[in-house]
Amino acid sequence: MSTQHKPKEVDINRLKLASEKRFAIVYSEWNPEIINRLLSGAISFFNQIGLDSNDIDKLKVPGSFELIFGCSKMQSLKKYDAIIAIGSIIKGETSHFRYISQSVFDGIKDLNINSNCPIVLCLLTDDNYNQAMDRSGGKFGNKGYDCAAAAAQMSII
Ligand code: DLZ
Repeated sequence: MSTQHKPKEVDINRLKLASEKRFAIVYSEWNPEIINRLLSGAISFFNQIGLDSNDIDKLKVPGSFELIFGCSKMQSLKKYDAIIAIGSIIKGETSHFRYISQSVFDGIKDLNINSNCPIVLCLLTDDNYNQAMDRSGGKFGNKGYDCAAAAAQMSII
């Protein structure tokens, strides 16, 4: 079985319907190079459907753990049709990685259950820096781009 990641086709023409919608990105300050690459990927998708970077509201939070609170705050504004949470957690020497990753998945899942404003989770959980590079504009594409496309899709459901 191949383990190669194959990004799915994005139907830009259909997703252009989302250019009338409002989006926010909440992003973490940890691993800034990776985060910037993911943000660029997301913005490049929005540009393709006719939105400018300035059309997308952005909220910076200290770390991935704070994505939960940041997204909850943005949901409470009731302004957005979809929110993207961007973070990068890279495995270290301790088990912190596991606890933070699981908390973010659980926290964002809970927010999705309890609100009408969907949150798309763009959280890289990698064993090392190279893996994070591969998924943020490297050989496995750009997860930021993919998640922006997913947010557009969710906004027009
Ligand atoms: C503490 C911590 C560690 C060890 N690693 C990361 C990481 O790789 N990526 C990330 O986004 N945040 C990390 N953090 C910070 C936590 O997410 C959080 O900001 C702090 O525990 C404070 O609540």
